[in-house]
This record gives sequence, C-alpha cells and structure tokens, in this order.
Amino acid sequence: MKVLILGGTTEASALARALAEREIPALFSYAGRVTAPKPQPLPTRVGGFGGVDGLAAFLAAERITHLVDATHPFAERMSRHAVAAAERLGIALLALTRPPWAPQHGDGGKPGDCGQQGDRWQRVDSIGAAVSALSGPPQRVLLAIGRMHLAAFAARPEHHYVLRLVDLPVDPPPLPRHTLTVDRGPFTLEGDLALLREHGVERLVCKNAGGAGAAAKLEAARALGLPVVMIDRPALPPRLETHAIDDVLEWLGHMTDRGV
Ligand code: 3Y8
Ligand code: NAP
Repeated sequence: MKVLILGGTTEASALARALAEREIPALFSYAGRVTAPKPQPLPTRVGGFGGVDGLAAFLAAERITHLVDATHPFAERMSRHAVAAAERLGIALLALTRPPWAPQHGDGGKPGDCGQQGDRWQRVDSIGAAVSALSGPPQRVLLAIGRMHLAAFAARPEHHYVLRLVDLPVDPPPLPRHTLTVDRGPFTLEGDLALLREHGVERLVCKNAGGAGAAAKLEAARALGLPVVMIDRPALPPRLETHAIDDVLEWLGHMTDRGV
C-alpha cells in the first residue's frame, strides 16, 4: 500500500499525523500556493502535477495505491483531476472533506447580546454573485476569501475592504480602500472578534469552507450581529466521501485502536 494525500486543509494535516503514527507508507502534496506551507510528518511534494496527465503519471511512477483528496471544498480543479486520474489508473479514491456550515437560528435574544441572535446570511453561488451582493452604500467589509479572488471586488471600489491573507502580496490588491492583515488559521473566536471590532467591520464575505479552521469569523459575526455574504461551494463530480479520519483508516484497512 502507498497513499497520496492531496492536502492543504486541517483535515489533511490530521490524516497525515494519523498515517505517520501508524507508519503507513504515504506522501503529502501541496500546490505551492503559500511561501511556507505547514510542515507535515510525511514526505512532502510541492507544486502542481501538470493536469490530469501529470497527476496520472505521478500516481503510476510513485506506485500509489490509494489517493485521498483532502483538499479544500473550493479546490475544484484538483478534485476533478483526482477523480479523472484515479479512474484512468483504476486507483482507489476517497475524498476527506467536511460538511458545509449551516446558518444558526437565534434564541430570541436581543441584537448585540453575544451569541443571542441568529445568523444573518445572504447565500450566493459564486465570487461574482458576492460582488453583486455588495450593492448599496459604502461599508467596511471583511473579505475572508484569501488572495486569489480579490480582483473581482475592484468592481465595488466604494467599500473599505479588510483583507486577511496568508502571505503579504507582491503587488498591492487592486482595491483603492483596504486594510491588509497577514494571518493563517486555524482562527479563534477571540481573535476574530478582536479583528472585527478593531476594523469596524460591518459585513463579511466568505466561502462556505466548513470545518473548524475558519469558522471563528462566523461565530464572531453572530455575536456582533453582522450580516454575512456566504459563497456556496462549487459542485464536484460524484466520488466516495467521508468527514472522518477513522473512516479513511478503515478504508485503508487499518482499523483504529478503538480506545475507550
Ligand atoms: C497552501 C497550507 C492546516 C491547514 C490550515 C482549513 C483551515 C487554516 C482557513 C479566513 C479564511 C482561505 C485560505 C483558509 C483557511 C485552514 C488551513 C485554511 C481560508 C493554508 C495552506 C495553503 C493555503 C492556501 C490558501 C489559498 C486561500 C485559502 C487562505 C498551510 C494556510 C481564505 C480559504 O495566498 C494564497 O494564494 C492563498 C490561497 C488557496 C484561498 C484563496 O483563494 O486565496 N487557502 N492555506 C496549500 C497548498 O499550497 O497546497 O500552510 O497550512 C491551509 C489552510 N488554510 O493544516 O492547519 O482547513 O480550511 N485558507 C477559505 O476558507 O475561504 C482563510 O481568513 O477566515
Ligand atoms: P484548485 O484551484 O482546485 O487547483 C488548481 C491547480 O493547483 C490544480 O489543477 C493543481 O495543479 C494544483 N493543486 C491544487 N491543489 C494541489 C495539491 N494539494 N497538490 C498539488 N497540486 C495541487 O486548488 P486551489 O483552490 O488553488 O487550492 C490550492 C491548495 O490550497 C490546495 O491544497 C487546497 O487544499 C488549499 N486550499 C485552498 C482553499 C481555497 O479556498 N481554494 C482553501 C484552503 C486551502 P495541476 O493542474 O498542475 O496539477
């Protein structure tokens, strides 16, 4: 057996730890999107494969028997390539992902009471739709969507954008009014409450990433009664999926020690 983990998420890192602890032969893969990706306890490669053909050639050359797609729900191209390459080579594929976030309904508390009121989400189906949703008077908007899609918001230059990026960008973002913060998650409620308060954020834009690593901003928005523009996930091709590390280990034929 030899496993390839397509990584870049909290779940991928947790799985890498589990495989390393069990000395299951495995490789870890990053796209190379950030300057210093988190070190992993597995041999790690960084960079694209070169499309489906490149991925298939890599899987064959490395004699991978099990492919785990533990990329982010918005890493649509990688996930599509994983399905195509696994099918072409007849290699087992399992996606380790996380359920989407769902809006929480309030318990009737007064607005402004911490955590007393429900979420104020406006769901949209794309980055473009999120830009359109920002019509109306100028606001201070937290764009917690990373670096790759910032340019789309130049269509709404009237807002002041608070940006949170993993790395300092080489060129300044094409947004005339913005405040840039550099930070990588997983984030905390305390930290995200402080961020929203410090920058006077009036609205959030984020992707429905799911998981715990980026959920703090939603809890903070709920506590402060702020509206959220929530970008739904892209559709992915059908594939075997799980949300649990134990399921991956069982799929690999390594029963977990079911301690009490
Ligand atoms: C390079 C590798 C771990 C994984 C940690 C998770 C949690 C923290 C929250 C916000 C949202 C955002 C962004 C985010 C989170 C985790 C996870 C997650 C969101 C690293 C990492 C890589 C990336 C790539 C990066 C993207 C960007 C997206 C920032 C490592 C830190 C916004 C997604 O500058 C860039 O080009 C950044 C690109 C893709 C989305 C974008 O469009 O900009 N992730 N993030 C991976 C690679 O090279 O293959 O160093 O850990 C991983 C993590 N980022 O093991 O603890 O599991 O999701 N990542 C989003 O959710 O919208 C931040 O600010 O509130
Ligand atoms: P994407 O748009 O689906 O993929 C674009 C290209 O990047 C892929 O075709 C592939 O290049 C390469 N790639 C992506 N993930 C890779 C991996 N793990 N290992 C090797 N190559 C990879 O992906 P993305 O949205 O840019 O995400 C890139 C990385 O950041 C992934 O690891 C993902 O898990 C992580 N991430 C993304 C987000 C997000 O919001 N998109 C959030 C958190 C973490 P080739 O075609 O050349 O093979």
